[in-house]
Amino acid sequence: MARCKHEAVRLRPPSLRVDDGGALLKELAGELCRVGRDAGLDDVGIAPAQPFLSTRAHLEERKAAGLHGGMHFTYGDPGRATDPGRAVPGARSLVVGVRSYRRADPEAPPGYRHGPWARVARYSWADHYAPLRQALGVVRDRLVALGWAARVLADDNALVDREAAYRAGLGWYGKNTLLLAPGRGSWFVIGSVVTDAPLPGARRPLGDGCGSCARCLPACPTGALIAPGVLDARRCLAWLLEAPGAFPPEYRVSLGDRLYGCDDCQEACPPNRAADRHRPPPAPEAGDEPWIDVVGLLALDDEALMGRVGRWYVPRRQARFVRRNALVVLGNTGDGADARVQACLREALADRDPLIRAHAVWAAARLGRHDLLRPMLPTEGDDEVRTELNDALAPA
Ligand code: B12
Ligand code: SF4
Ligand code: SF4
Repeated sequence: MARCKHEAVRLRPPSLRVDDGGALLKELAGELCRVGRDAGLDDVGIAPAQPFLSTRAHLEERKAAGLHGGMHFTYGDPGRATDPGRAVPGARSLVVGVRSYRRADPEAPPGYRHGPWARVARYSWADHYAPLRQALGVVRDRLVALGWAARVLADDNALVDREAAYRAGLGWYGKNTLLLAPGRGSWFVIGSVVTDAPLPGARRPLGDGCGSCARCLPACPTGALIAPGVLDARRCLAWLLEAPGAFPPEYRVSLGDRLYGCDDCQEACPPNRAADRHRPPPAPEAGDEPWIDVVGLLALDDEALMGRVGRWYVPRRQARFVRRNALVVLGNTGDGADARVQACLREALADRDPLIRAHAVWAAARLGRHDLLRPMLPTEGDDEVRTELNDALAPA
């Protein structure tokens, strides 16, 4: 009886002989890439699971220079995040997949005139990590069924995803630090299956595709791209919206209407525009949420608010940080004469949480509603709120 190829591949090292195993593993690698694509990945590549030593050095250097801005994520343990062998003992390969989240711009939000509206970055209009992980899970299951160890990691502190995709030949590092794929641009999320199967990769890492372009650097509203390929998280709006503490006053105006994430350094990128021309993006899907009614959001109680934005990264899962961000957006986009906005400001100015009062003071002053602030002066006991009040009420 003829043996099927998978039975042969099930022979694990050391019994797997390199001469016959090479062909079978090559076949398996091709099969896994097809399985991943069939499960919804846009592209799949394979990289060796050797430690990412250059990335480890970048993480450590940037952390030492303070550029991580207090982020943990992969910076929490650079040794772990750059060694696939820490995720799967004996790891030999990474099957890396990318999945596009590009959608066409929606029409103006429903009830447009009843704003203010806050903008959500494209990768968070819907949960794009769930279908990514699900597709990678199909690849993992195939490997596990053949007797290999395999684990899915996507947007996880245990692996630097872009470096995995770069090593698998799926894209190049743009000057905005994003990974760009030829013909696709950068609007995709990335994940890997770490496995002990010694799979051969078919592609080499790609060379630079940016050329002389540097449009993303001046497009960043806060100058966070301090050199090509280097981001200072202390200035990056995407991080400041996720960071604990007060929103830095010097970047509040630049935040504009962004409530979660920032897309400016991708919007400015010519390969993204070319990709749209070549392959027009699909329409937004039902449930996609590019806009959020700021006043409506602030009116929710904490539980309802966190239910509304449940998939976002919010420090310690505390609604107060979403309120903080929403108040800055309110200050940038609201109309101080609008009764809904006024009611919202009054409520936030009376909040028990000084973080909320401090940002409400800023928003009220920005909307010209100093009249709401003066009555607070005699009674406000919190030092930070008092500082905000004094700044807001200081003569121009
Ligand atoms: C921490 C983090 C952030 C931080 C810091 C981002 C950063 N640039 O480091 C913050 C919160 C700011 C952030 C923002 C965003 N993020 Co983020 N984030 C991560 C996370 C968790 C770790 C990234 C990391 O380890 N960075 C460490 C540093 C060392 O990496 P790096 O900046 O890429 O450094 C490389 C380059 O500097 C390059 N390099 C070195 N020298 C030079 C020189 C030149 C000339 C060039 C071009 C390059 C270059 O080598 C370095 C690597 O060795 C990953 C998920 C994961 N587990 O990997 C997602 C991830 C990177 N984020 C992602 C996304 C989608 C975003 C946002 C677009 C979301 C948004 N719309 O707001 C923004 C984009 C901002 C930006 N310009 O990067 C995607 C990126 C997909 C892609 N196509 O690249 C990832 C991979 C999540 C995922 N699994 O899909 N993110
Ligand atoms: S995400 Fe926004 S703030 Fe961060 S580097 Fe890109 S453009 Fe700048
Ligand atoms: S804007 Fe230009 S320099 Fe920046 S990532 Fe895109 S192609 Fe590269």
